[in-house]
Amino acid sequence: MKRNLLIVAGLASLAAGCTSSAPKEEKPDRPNIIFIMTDDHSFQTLSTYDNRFIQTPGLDRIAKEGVTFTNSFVANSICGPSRACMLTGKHSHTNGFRDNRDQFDGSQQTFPKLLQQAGYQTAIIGKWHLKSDPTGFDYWSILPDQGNYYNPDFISKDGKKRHEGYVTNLITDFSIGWMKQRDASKPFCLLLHHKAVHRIWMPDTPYLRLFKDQKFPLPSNFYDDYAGRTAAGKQEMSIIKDMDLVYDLKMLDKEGTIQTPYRNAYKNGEYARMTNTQRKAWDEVYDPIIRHFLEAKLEGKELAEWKYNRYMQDYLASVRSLDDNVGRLLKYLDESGLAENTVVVYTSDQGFYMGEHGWFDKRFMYEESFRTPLLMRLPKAYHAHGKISQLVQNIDYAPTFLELAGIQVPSDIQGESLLPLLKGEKPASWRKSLYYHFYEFPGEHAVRRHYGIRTDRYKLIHFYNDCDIWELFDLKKDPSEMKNIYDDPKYKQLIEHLKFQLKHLQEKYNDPIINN
Ligand code: SGN
Ligand code: CA
Repeated sequence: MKRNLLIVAGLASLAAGCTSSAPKEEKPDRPNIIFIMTDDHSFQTLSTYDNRFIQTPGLDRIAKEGVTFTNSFVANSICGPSRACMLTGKHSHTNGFRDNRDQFDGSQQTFPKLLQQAGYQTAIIGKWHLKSDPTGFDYWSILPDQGNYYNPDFISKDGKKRHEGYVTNLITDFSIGWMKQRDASKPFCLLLHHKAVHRIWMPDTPYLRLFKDQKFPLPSNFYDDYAGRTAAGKQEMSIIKDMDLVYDLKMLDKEGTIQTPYRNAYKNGEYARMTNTQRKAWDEVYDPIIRHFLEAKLEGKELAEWKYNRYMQDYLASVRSLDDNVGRLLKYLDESGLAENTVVVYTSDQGFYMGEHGWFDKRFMYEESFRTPLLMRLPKAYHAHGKISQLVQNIDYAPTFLELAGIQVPSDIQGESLLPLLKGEKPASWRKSLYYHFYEFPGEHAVRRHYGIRTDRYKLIHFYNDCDIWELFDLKKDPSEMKNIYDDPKYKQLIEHLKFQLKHLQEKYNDPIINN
């Protein structure tokens, strides 16, 4: 795709060669960028995409005043790798961060570094999860590893400090605080990266009762038997089998009747971090739930569906805080006058299963975890509104941010700038297929390594390493991916064609082809 240089008059010339000591009169129009990312936030629980479970007016506002990408995907559905893809605009094998056990090579090119070199003030506040210290940021305040929901520690250049409060509120407070004290003569790029709504989905105290008695519709494939999908059958992310009653669902009874593998991880971890006041509020809600649960002595499907509802209740109450805080941030942008020239981007590091296939977690190239929400509100100079349906991927954010800032996109970036789409164009040469590659096996949740291709209609996946399994889905006829049609002779030609395209993508991105 031809890389368009900026649109907004005069900006390109300003950008080239700017340094952090750029003179004040150069500030005018380069847009600020606020890149909000959450962790594990499913599109099923963002009402712009799906309003069956929760209303999210704060997030919906970004969509209403901007654009909603309806076909937004990740390159590798897991946290650290997703973040590395976004920072570099490159697939995992190219940026070197393939799974959560890797360490990010911070000496490589990233979009925050390029923005910083062009005179932007850059900051990251919240989850980082790339092990090495952030580079390319004037300011950083990050959670160690996964971080905590209650009274989390933050690490900055000055060391580690614990802050009292709920993580989603704190990250927003710190972000607004940073914007207030920044050098207003320069444009800024702020990465506001939430911990929520990562496992173990802990709501803030005012929201503990919000969904307490609510029951949710069970996904039609909750009791999936994984017929024809061997790798799916071998995973360890099942609500029935793998979701821990105490750790995940907070059934920490004081008598110790409920003994589970991760009871102590919760008891000595998140639960122990609370202040007495927080714990009192928590126990007032959870103790009666625990009592009823013990009395009910649930088994089989009743137990499975109780677990599903309990999971949904906590997850959705955690989304509530996220949405409030996005609303609060947008209000600050209005009040401070920043709204007009600030791009606001909302995404998650990947999608998540809300009981589909019987699962929580992510990793698979199946739709719920391959997709990720993507909303953007643009500065006044851009007029795109509504839905954008082209296939986009998280490697596209870096080139988009660079182009928005008037910076030429380096030729080694593998993503495509979304700018033409944001300008309302429909480029005929836009990509027709997406490439995906997941590596974390052996590993937690036991999802086999796999790579694949997705077009508008079809998805071809190859699971490899300790297995050699191909899957093909017709997403039009089978949107829930229940029927692997790879062995159906009817599709022989289609498979050949998709394999050819897949090979082409592997060559284009220089990812060595794996035959097994
Ligand atoms: C933790 C979670 C996993 C989760 C990974 C990766 N276990 O290890 O359930 O898949 O993070 O998540 S936990 O017991 O620590 O909660 S990611 O979003 O960081 O990639
Ligand atoms: Ca994640």
